[in-house]
Amino acid sequence: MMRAAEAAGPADTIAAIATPPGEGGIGILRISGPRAEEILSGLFRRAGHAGETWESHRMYYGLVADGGETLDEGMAVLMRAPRSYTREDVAEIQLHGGSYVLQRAAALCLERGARLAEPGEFTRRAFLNGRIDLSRAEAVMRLIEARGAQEHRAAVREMRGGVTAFVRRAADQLYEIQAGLAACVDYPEEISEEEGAAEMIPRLEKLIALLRDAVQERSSRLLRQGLRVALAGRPNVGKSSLLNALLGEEKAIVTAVPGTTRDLVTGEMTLEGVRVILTDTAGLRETGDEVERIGVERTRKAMEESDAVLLVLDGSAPLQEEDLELLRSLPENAAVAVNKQDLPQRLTLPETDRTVIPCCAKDPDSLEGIRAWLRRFTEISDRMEVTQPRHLDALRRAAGFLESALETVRTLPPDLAATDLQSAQSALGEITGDQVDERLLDRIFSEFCVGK
Ligand SMILES: Nc1nc2c(ncn2[C@@H]2O[C@H](COP(=O)(O)OP(=O)(O)OP(=O)(O)O)[C@@H](O)[C@H]2O)c(=O)[nH]1
Ligand SMILES: [Mg+2]
Repeated sequence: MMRAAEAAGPADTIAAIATPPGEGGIGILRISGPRAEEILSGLFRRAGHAGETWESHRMYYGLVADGGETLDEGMAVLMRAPRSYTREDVAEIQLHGGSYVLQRAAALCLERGARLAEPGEFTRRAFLNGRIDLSRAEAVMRLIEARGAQEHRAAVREMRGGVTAFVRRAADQLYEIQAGLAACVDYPEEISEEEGAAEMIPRLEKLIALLRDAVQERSSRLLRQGLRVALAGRPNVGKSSLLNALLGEEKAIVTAVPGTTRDLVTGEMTLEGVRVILTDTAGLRETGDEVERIGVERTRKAMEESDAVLLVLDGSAPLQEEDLELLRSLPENAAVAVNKQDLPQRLTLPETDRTVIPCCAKDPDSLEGIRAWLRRFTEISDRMEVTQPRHLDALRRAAGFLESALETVRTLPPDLAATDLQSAQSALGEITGDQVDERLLDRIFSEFCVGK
């Protein structure tokens, strides 16, 4: 274990293309480290400012040249330490965004003594140099990866220090508990064990509740993976038609032949900023056809793994034994869509406590009922501050240690809880990076893209 500031040693100079590969309007080359200025000066010739010292944070126009050959024209900026992303000298050169030019320019940096940056190495340096803590560094990556408004909001909240603030508050409360314990161990004649325990118990309970509250799994999973919804029902009731209508594209094959869909078909849409992943399934029925049988098995599995299940019935046909069976076995999180409302209705639905939604796959306006039902699942409480698996894991471990400490304090001399309290503190420290080891850093930053 080490503290962030201790880990920062003398650094070499790293360089990478910071923009994604392929053609683009501009491409950015980024250099960070003690030799950034020297390397920049060597390959970028400023128009009208040759020989002058670089003014920090100023954009210059000029040419990138390899010896006598001009590679491209562009803009360059030098950001002197510590006012930069990494807190080192950072140079950024904007060129035309073609991979050949960028790669040649990157190669020039390497010739001049830079090393190719590892994935996430710029952000890692920002962390090691104490500019951002670990949860904020991770949030940068979440922001880059965000695919919907909710994910984006969560990432921004983390980047602005939401998780850090939360964890620091929890850590402070824990320090107070630890200090209380130390006082009762050091001054037994002033604070008895009973008094010490009586003071610790409510504080521990409060802190455990705070942590448990922050690790509600559903919300965090929703943000990371989206809402998974399975469309289930007998063959030919219009599941695939509904999928297509909801997505607004012809994703699944629709025919009048029962048993058309034989495997899972998945499509994505966004609702209230949350990704919704719809899975169309093979119609559920007893079947001798091997392919269809496997499809039906997959359907059952998809239903089990979904956050919500929409059972589709055909309103134009009388209820059948299979419908009834499905209705009876519906999970808690299911609703019933009565489809084909445009046809004469012949369905009599038995009493059910599930939401019943009349709809017609051929009329997009009739799908609002389904969307309204889905929205109930996409609501995410604003209290929730922690979404990343690594953070959730650390918080759960911290809560676990605290629960064990609470158990000890209730039944045994309170000083026996000290180790658990310390372990809880360490688990909290892993989130902000106050206490991390090199391997954890390697794992976290290897998920980053190069140049970030
Ligand atoms: N009139 C009417 N026909 C519909 C409606 N929805 C679907 N259909 C028709 O019903 C038939 C079956 O539709 P699909 O969407 O393939 O049904 P499915 O439930 O996916 O069927 P399988 O894949 O066989 O399980 C097709 O001929 C559709 O055009 C609707 O709302 N109104
Ligand atoms: Mg189908």
